[in-house]
Amino acid sequence: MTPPPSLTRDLAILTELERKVLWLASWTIHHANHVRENSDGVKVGGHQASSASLATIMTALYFHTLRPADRVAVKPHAAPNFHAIQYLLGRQSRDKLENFRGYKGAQSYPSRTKDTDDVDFSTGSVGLGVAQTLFSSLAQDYVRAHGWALDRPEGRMIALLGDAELDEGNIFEAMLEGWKQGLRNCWWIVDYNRQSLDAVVREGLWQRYENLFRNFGWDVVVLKYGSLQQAAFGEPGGDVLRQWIDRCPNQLYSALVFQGGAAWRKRLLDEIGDQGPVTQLIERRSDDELARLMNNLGGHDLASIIAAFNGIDHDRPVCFIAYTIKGYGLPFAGHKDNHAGLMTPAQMEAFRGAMNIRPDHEWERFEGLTLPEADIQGFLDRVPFARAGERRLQAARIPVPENLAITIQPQMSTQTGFGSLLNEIAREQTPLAARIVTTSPDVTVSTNLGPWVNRRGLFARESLADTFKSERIPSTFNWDFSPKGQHIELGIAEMNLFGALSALGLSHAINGERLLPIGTLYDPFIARGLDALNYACYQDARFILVATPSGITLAPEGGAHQSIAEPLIGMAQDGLAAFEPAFVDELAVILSFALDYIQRAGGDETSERNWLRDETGGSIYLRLSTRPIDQIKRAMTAELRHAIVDGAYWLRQPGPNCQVVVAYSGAVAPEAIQAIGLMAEDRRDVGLLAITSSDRLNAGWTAACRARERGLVHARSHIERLFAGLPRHCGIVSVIDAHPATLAWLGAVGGHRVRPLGVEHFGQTGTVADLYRHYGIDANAIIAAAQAIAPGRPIRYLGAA
Ligand SMILES: Cc1ncc(C[n+]2csc(CCOP(=O)(O)OP(=O)(O)O)c2C)c(N)n1
Ligand SMILES: [Mg+2]
Repeated sequence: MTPPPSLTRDLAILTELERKVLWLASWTIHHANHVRENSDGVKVGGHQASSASLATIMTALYFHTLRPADRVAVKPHAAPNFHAIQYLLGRQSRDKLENFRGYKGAQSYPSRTKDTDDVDFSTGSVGLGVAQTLFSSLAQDYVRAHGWALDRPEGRMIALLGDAELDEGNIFEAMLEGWKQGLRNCWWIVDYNRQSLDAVVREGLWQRYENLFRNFGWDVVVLKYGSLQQAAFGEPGGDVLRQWIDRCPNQLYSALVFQGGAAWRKRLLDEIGDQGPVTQLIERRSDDELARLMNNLGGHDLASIIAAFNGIDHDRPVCFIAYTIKGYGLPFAGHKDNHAGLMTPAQMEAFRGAMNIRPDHEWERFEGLTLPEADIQGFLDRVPFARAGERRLQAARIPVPENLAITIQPQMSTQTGFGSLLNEIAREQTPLAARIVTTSPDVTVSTNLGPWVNRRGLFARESLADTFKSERIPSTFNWDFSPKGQHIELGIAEMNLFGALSALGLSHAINGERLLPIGTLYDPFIARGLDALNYACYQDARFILVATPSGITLAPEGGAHQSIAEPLIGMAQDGLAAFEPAFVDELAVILSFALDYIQRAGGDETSERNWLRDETGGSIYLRLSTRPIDQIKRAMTAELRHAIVDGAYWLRQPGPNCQVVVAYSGAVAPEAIQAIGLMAEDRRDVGLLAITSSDRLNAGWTAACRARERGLVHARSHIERLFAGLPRHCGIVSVIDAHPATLAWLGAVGGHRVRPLGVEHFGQTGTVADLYRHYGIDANAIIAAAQAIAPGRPIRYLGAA
């Protein structure tokens, strides 16, 4: 295969650039560990071997194959290559490189939010970035199927992944979903260096992967031999060499790569030397040439890689299995301990010499290159990937009405309320209704998305009618799929839910078209996809997560479905504002806020009104319940609306001599109200605090404390204002259907005694009343707790409930 002349010219430049990427990435890591002042006195680390393994592929990809619309998830430990490439393209500063892994420097792993050099997808937790490309491709198809972004070219969503990353199950969950959804435009390039962090990987895995990918409709391209090897196979004796390579175990190949030319010669001659053609093939080469030949695997051969990329003439998903050498070109190439290995200063000096880099010229873009600077700069100026400038897109905000329509029944659960709110939105032909996309892992109906789906339909690239409907069999749900549908039905994999939300929730930046994604699941199963949720938040994807049912309130569903820790997750998860309303009018206010909040992008500001970072926006988590409770008939005032959004309001205002406050959140509202009513006869002054968001209440308080410590003496948070009039002796009983720690911090705000009630143990089924009594979150338990911490005579109703 002879490349065309233009490619031959480009190949010469690409070869130079590959060396440059390898050098800059290795030097960046070395500099951070051995040159830069490091006050901690410990090595900051970096992964020279892991990065080097992808230097060739990334050179081919970024400088030749990629187009601006393409999006890439780069294997975490190849971040130094990425930063080096962007530096060569003039999109990364030397400062950031010199400060690699340092404060505000280039990030250890590519980060959409913390890096400034145009990272498409963050990576770090292995497997998640890979799946992200798949869901981004589905999101792109969704956007285009709805008639948006058609003036832009379609992008390929590309993951560069380590071979050991394929041990992560979420990749296969995603692959299965991708098959169901008709995945296109997705490439996964496996860095098949046959090494993981600890070890050398099992033999023959690639055949298994190949079968697996093919079974799911992927094209599989194996890049095993480089062009030097392919040429050698054509020489007399070449077939014997090829068979030897094919038989060679991974461990041995790695060990020989590490040992170099003389070791190759000895081993090859011992095993296949026959004084015949293959011996001559070996003996014709010097040790260096022999090592170069044996190291010339497909993933280190620019011409083969480019030919493979250019050879794809369809939009089906493709898996490239590229044989590579971990630590390619570096002294510890192939050594099984090389994962976190750093070159010693002496090794770096030798490498510097080999790369023609003069001391003090390490960062210079053209240092050590043999081709004229003008040719290289000219080439860089023409790199298609870099020509379109800003690749992070913008999309206008979709207006959200302050008052969402809903008819509130006298008794209602928040889950029913959620279904009704979406149903009302679905009725109207508004931009808001058009941009909402819902998704759920097989709990669409049981989380009450049914009415929305009935109106808006299911999404599929190809239409598929509901057979029950066409057969005229009565059914509550209309299950028609079409390209215009607005619900993406997922299989039961919560990881995939968060992957999908993350991709849909970045559509404004990736497709330039805003989507308002809402995902539903049962609250306990947040834990199943937690790392993917964290990942989505880390990427600053924007979505609304609706978790229902929750807590022990799902009573007869039993222990396996109870959620205890999730509100704590809601408080602790950065980028996610959590709410747990009790009443449907609160939910309506929160949903309206949420739909707007997920669209905000106002930088790192803090609003002094509530000390929350509301201008910045983020994602939202709504913890809802299936328990119908009596609704309060009231007018929604601006003040109440603010308070609900900020996290709490007095349902019964305490007086100046308040002895006890009951602070509740969520579905236990009736118990709190009942307890207050019963206590009021023996405690003249009691308060009832309705908490709609322990997360935001807590965040505002923490931010206000910090502001005061910085000298802003008048900074007050919402909870501090609410508690301002409470006498010091007043006790607080907090209650939530979740871990009691969720609200236990309330006592620290004003120095009040708190008895936090909640759920710490799993496992009972029963009625709501049975379980609330069992776990001690019923009215009786609230009164007993009040009695224990608040002064005053015994409360008569104690024990009566
Ligand atoms: C979820 C998760 N678990 C563990 C790690 C730690 N870790 C980082 S890289 C790695 C394995 C690297 O092997 P491979 O994917 O083959 O990459 P290579 O460096 O060989 O290219 C591990 C276990 C991680 N980053 N994420
Ligand atoms: Mg590996």
